[in-house]
Amino acid sequence: MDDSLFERWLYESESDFEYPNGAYFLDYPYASGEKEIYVAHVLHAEGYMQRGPHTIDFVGTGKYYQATFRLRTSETFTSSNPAALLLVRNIDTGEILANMEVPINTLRNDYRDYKLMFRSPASGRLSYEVYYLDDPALPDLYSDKVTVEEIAEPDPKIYQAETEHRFSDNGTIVEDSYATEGIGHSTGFAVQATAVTDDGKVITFTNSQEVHAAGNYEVIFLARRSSGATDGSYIALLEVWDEVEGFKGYIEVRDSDLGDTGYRVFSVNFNKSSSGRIFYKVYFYGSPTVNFLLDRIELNVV
Ligand SMILES: [Ca+2]
Ligand SMILES: [Ca+2]
Repeated sequence: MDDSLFERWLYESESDFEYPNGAYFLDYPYASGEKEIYVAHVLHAEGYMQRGPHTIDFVGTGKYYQATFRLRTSETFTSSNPAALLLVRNIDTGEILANMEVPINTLRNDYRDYKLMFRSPASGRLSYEVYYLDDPALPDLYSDKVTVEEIAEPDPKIYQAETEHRFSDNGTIVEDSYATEGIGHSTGFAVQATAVTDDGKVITFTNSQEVHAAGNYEVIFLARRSSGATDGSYIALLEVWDEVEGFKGYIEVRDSDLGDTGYRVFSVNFNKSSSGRIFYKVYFYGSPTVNFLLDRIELNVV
């Protein structure tokens, strides 16, 4: 459905999708169309809360788009576990064009916007999907709408650590005044590896399904530490992997390389000889004194 004069579409959660896990419909005065859909831990199982609308609204354009999912919960919950997965999928090829996680502690009782960037496929029908994970730490989840709009090609492409996959849900998602992307909050979010608690853990291992062309790339990790004593020992290992070519490069970071206020840049350059997915892995060696925080990862074509 065309929502405006220029390249913007609106899909209402309550009317433009299918509801495989039996989401309920609610009237809500603050919702677009004054309606939303709802799932609850006590009533619904893990599964697709909404899927569809299987349209070809902007297929074959080669342009970049941003899909914004508008979600809320009933009050503030503290878990860093994912509440849901958001996907943009080409249902005719099965390809996932973009995906992200919605951390429970980023949701509030008023709506927050979760944004996914994707590139138009050559053909196929598109689906904007909310996969509900039924975590007991999140009693309920509400979805209002999905809007899709054309954007300029992102340069660099930015991947916020807090909405990327965390291996075994290690680490925690924290609000951090130095971090970027607040998801509608007053401060940004970051993934934090906590001293001692998270020693020896992989805190991030992304699973982005976005396909990148062959070429030369630079990956930038933006990281900082909490305040505390440092001694120059290694604190983190930042790695880049390719789905076809395997391990592509890494950088080891010492605690003294990190600032305790702003984020610093750590880059890995690599060549990709075939098109495919790129994955980022962050391992926390550990520290007796300081936490390690990852704000975001950026991908540049060089
Ligand atoms: Ca709505
Ligand atoms: Ca961030």
